[in-house]
Amino acid sequence: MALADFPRYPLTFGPSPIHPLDRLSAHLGGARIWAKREDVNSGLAYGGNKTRKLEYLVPDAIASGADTLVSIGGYQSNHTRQVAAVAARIGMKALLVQEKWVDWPDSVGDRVGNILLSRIMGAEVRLDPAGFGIGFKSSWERALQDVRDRGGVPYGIPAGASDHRLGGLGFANWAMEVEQQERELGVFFDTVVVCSVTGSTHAGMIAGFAAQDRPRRVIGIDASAKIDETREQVARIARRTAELIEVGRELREDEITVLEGWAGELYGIPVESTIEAMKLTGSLEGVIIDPVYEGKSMAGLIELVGGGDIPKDSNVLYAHLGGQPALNAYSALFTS
Ligand code: 5PA
Repeated sequence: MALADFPRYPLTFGPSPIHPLDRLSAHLGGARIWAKREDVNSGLAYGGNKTRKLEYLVPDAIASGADTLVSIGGYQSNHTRQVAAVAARIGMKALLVQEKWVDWPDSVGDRVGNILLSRIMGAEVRLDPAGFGIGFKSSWERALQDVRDRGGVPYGIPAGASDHRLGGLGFANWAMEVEQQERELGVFFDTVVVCSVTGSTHAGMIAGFAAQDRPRRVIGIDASAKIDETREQVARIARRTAELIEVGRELREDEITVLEGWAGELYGIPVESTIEAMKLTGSLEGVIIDPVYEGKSMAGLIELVGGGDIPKDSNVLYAHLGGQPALNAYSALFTS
């Protein structure tokens, strides 16, 4: 089935905006950097990359007869906040398992930012002490069962809406959207930089771009600090998505690039390069990025451009995937 034939429930404003980051480009001395802004893609609770993915899961959830979306993430998960918003929008309930994915000493980390927004939107939030992991968790299975035991019909959405049959479609569609916007802007983005953790954002892009004629580099920057798991998950979801949208050929190994080096030691803990990237993007462009995901991918972009790995005549598209609400749990990073 072609991508255009999959049912899609509109949750975004339409194509997300693309604009150049000229002061950042000048500061780095080369490669023109542009941003495509998933952080402003929707009116639903600040949007973000999951809102796009969920456009393809919602028709399946509705068709299944579900009344409750069940998902999982860390205390400051952006994903679960977007699930809460989408549940509200479509008139379902949301049960969210929020695990202690990050050992970050913030006294209100389980109350502000994303989790606060989810509570406002009426989601049932279940705190769980378990640590970080992108696989299927027993706490999530338990939550699904609890909904059934109460007489409800759950629809399970795995971490990041990634390891789900339809999880890659949102960003395969993003790749098609980029091609259309390139025509309008008269530019070709030879390099795309994207943060990768649960994998279907990057994987969907790979599958979508693989269906196009002109090759380009799609560089995933790992922010999970578990590079082998990220690579495996991205490759698996990219291949599954390519098959689903009938790309018509096997993906090559060189189409699947996940780089390590900017995640630090642990998921969710920023390192020096993360904070530098946040300050640079904020002070030169007035663009806000978070310390868990986008700060890490931007740190990667800065080093790849600065070090010449991405050539000076490149047009680089930085996928800004959202995530700013989590900043409220990281106030200790910026006290002066
Ligand atoms: C997230 C994920 P993928 O998980 O699709 O690889 O996307 C990584 C990513 N940027 C990048 C932002 C702002 C993100 O929120 N967030 C997760 C969450 O629970 O919020 C799935 C981990």
